[in-house]
Amino acid sequence: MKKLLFLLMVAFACFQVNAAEDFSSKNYIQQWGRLKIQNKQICSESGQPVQLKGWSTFGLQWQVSCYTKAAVETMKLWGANSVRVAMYVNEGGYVSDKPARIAKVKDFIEWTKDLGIYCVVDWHTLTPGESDNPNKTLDDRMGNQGAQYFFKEISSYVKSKGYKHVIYELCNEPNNCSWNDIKNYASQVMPAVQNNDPGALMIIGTPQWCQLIDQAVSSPIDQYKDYLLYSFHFYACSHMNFLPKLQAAAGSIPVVVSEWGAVNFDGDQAETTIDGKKDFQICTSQSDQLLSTCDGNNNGNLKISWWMWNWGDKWEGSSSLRDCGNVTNDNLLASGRYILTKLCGDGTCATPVPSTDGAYGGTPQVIPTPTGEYFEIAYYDLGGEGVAYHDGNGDAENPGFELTTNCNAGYEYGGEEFNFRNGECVDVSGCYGLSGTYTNYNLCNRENDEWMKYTVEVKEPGYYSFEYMSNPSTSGTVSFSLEKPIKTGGTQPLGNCMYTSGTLDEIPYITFDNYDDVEGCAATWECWEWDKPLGAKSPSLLFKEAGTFTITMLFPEDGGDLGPFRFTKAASYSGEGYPEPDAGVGLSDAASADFVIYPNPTTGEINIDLADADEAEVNIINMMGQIVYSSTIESGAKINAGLVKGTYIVTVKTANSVAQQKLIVE
Ligand code: IDC
Repeated sequence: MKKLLFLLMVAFACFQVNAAEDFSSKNYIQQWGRLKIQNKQICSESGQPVQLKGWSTFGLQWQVSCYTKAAVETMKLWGANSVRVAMYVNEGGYVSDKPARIAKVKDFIEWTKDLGIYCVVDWHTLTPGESDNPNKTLDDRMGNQGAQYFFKEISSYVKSKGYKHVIYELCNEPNNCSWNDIKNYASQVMPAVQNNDPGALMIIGTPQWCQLIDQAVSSPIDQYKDYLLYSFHFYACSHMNFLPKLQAAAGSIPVVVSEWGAVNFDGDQAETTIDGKKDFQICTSQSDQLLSTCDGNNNGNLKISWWMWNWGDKWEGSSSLRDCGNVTNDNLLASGRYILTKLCGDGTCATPVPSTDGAYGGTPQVIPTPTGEYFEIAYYDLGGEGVAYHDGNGDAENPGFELTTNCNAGYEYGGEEFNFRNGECVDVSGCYGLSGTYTNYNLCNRENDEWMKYTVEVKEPGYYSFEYMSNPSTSGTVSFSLEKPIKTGGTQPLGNCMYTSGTLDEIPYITFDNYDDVEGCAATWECWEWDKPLGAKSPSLLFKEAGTFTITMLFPEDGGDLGPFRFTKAASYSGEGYPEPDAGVGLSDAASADFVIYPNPTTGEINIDLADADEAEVNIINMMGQIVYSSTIESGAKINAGLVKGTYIVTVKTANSVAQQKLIVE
């Protein structure tokens, strides 16, 4: 017995040695408090040296699905005690949508606070981009909404919340400008931080993309010197000859490596195949030397904080992840695997939290669709395959749309790189918006039983109708179903789909019409058009309450391109039960003014008389949304479509109208 106990104890001890370090319960902010600079290095409030480390995000504007609270939690579980939030100023970043970028930075501040890790807010100036010299981003050059404005906004937010975990990186990589220019910039921006968040640490970039940190050593900045860190950047395959500058600077001025990558300076490296999977080469021994420098092998024998480029899934050597929608210990690229060995040890890293599902970009799309806006079909929820969508993954007969081996969403469109929700297997492509940029998306190449889920914010209860953009150059039919909208957090559906019949939930599919074949009309918005669903009750959705709902669109069969949607409130809803919508807007069982069917119910044959037109296209659609009969008729016609028993929708399309009626075959 004693022997057994002993063996058990040995086994237990071994198990403990090999067990993944549990970072989940750590709260670094509580442990270290307000960070400060002491003896040229970052220290805790009580004066203990602290080495911050973790990932830098990629551009917040590009990889929206990578930046969720679950992602930050995973970084922490994998050993990061901080995250750097790279808010690009140009290239579609801050300048293109200031409120959205500021909101995202604040999200990060909240997520990191909740998780107990530090947050570096990076004003990501850069060339390419228009900000080689950061002075170009000062308020007087940017309509009073430049760097000072941004840092005031963030620091006053931090102050209002009483937070102490935010570090301000005043500019990313100055270049094409002198150290004096950078000093001028710093002197104007530092007060914007310190006036609200006194004592907060700040990071200033150094010349030539943060390679020439020696220039800061020769002439450091005096103002706020107790709170100012100097940054050095390092790309392992390109910058070995600059590393001595970092080693020399450490101990002389307070330094951080606010960005480094295991690849070339362009963020990339040659592709290679590792364990049968496409991957990238990285420069391991050079990266090792950087990290050893940061661990104390430097002039001051100091710990240097670092953030690695990057937490993202663009198909590029510096990306750590293969798929932000599916972050697991096995689904990493070489950069990610490398950094895990440094942060949490080889093979012992905790299993990450599954991505939480939720609205794309953290903000649900709004119903009703605001005037002039679109409900983007490509903004399906976060969470990846099986959670937010199901995609059959490619179509061998349609290689243009085939997903690449790393499962990039989107394909080369118009010869330009289409870089959107990479890593997610949904066949989304970009469409030139009317403005001539990729502002909208469409869904193509659907296969049977694919679906996508959307978290939506319903502003007002009521009956809603919807329209969709279709590409007239694609002919064919698209069918899909809107599942019952379920209110988030609720168990009972608080909304209903009225579908094609008057009976609740009776017919699950709505058929779309993409017939109008316009020859030679490419996928540009100029020739796309708003269409209404065929055979659907209109309005077709009822939301009994305002609030957050999820809607799932199911695609039961292949179909042509579908663009964005538009939800419009058709009638108000008050009270209980399931009343018919306002007279006139719904599909009635009786004949409408546009055409007459008789007999109805029928045992087979029907007659159709057109009211005001000489010619019309007739379609008969079954409960599955499939078109079972289609023809062109003149004024009146006898039709024997050989229909089996059941309920159908007959649609009659004339030059100016589309009308529909229910047909029962007995
Ligand atoms: C790069 C990205 C690349 C993107 C480019 C946009 O890796 O996909 O197209 O930005 O300008 C930096 C920058 C950082 C760069 C990175 C790699 O701070 O924004 O990201 N890099 O080039 N400095 C040195 C390298």
